[in-house]
Amino acid sequence: MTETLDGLRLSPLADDDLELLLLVRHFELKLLELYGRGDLNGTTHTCLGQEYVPVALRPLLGPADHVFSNHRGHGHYLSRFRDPHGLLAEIMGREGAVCGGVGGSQHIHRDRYMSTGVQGESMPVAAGVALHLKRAEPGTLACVHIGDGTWGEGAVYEALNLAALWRLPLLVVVENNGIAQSTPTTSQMAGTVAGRAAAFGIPHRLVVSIDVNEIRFSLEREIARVREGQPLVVEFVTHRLGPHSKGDDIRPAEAVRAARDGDWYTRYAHDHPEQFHRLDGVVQAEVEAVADEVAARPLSRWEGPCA
Ligand SMILES: Cc1ncc(C[n+]2csc(CCOP(=O)(O)OP(=O)(O)O)c2C)c(N)n1
Ligand SMILES: [Mg+2]
Repeated sequence: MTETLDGLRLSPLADDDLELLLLVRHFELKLLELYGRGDLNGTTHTCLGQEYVPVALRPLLGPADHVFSNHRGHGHYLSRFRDPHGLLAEIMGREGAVCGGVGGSQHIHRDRYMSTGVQGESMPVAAGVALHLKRAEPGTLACVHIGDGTWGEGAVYEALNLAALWRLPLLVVVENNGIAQSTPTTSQMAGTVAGRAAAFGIPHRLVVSIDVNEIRFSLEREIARVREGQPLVVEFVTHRLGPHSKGDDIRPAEAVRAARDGDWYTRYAHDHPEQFHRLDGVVQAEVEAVADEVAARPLSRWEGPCA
């Protein structure tokens, strides 16, 4: 378990990592703006506040690993592919969209990456893929991102059962932001994620840190064991800064303020002002340019299955 860094300075990041964090942050902020103007196709859920989770995991996963994402998946996609053009085109239904514009924000398939808006659906699929990987490509793993609310889905337990029984290389990343849409976790979950993992004999690691370097260091060895057939549940205690989707935040103001207080963005700006200010405006301008360029493209056309 990693400890909270409250009161401690965040460790310095490589420019590349900070740029990725900032890319996801500004991409998500831009989406909310575009949505407000009626420029997006369909709905969207931003990962504001949770960006550091996929950025921390990025070097611990390789191109041969499968990643299964959920409805809050832009950070997962951008961390894997660094492709804001393709993702925004997908969400705006423009040429160059990753899935021809038919998947939108939540349903993306590219190489070994797949997201779904159906809660829990990805767990049995990821377990099946992990079984295939164990047989055909030993050393690789399937990583699946789910939220705390998704532990209300029965499919999660069917997948955990098989993962434990068959010793599948399955990494379950839980982004526990304490809420599911408008329902606090405390109102819908009996017991804990740790207790549920323990029921299947699956190791559980709690990550309360928001320090990317520290998280990587703390998980490196255990993720290596997943590759040998030891399933693992990693639970991040995190915060959703924005609404569930758009304009649907009914949390009390103090809950939102508490989430903002722990935001990596503000803390990193405070701890490393020179590097932060050198990169923040540049990345924000890049995202603006992406949005202008993509918005000017013709509408996308569906021409068969995506990659
Ligand atoms: C099977 C299913 N039921 C309900 C929904 C509607 N829905 C979308 S997200 C969500 C809450 C998800 O909460 P959580 O798993 O904690 O993820 P978070 O949104 O907090 O990231 C709900 C109920 C859905 N997408 N799929
Ligand atoms: Mg949640």
